[in-house]
Amino acid sequence: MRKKLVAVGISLGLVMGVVGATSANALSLYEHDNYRGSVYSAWPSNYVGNAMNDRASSARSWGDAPTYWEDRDKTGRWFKEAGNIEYLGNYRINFFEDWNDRISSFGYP
Ligand SMILES: [Ca+2]
Repeated sequence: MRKKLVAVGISLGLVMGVVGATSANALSLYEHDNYRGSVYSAWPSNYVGNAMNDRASSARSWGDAPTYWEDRDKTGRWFKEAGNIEYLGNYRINFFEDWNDRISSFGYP
């Protein structure tokens, strides 16, 4: 029993080590809030494509905090945020504008 537990511990450590060591990133944009609707996944992306352009309402990313841009080819206004964004409309640009239905590219600067 004790041997088994040690083995499991070592396996977990190895898995976590591999996950921690990887610098690979991943990002998914979703058509609707709370990760619903159609999905676009890539890393990085100079253009999210006609189907998702100016349509993303939530996002998930894995790895270091990505930057999201308003326009293609990492241009225009931008913001940087790690992890899950359940509703991009909660991220304000100014009093009148937010990030819902606006993202066109993403990646590292
Ligand atoms: Ca845009």
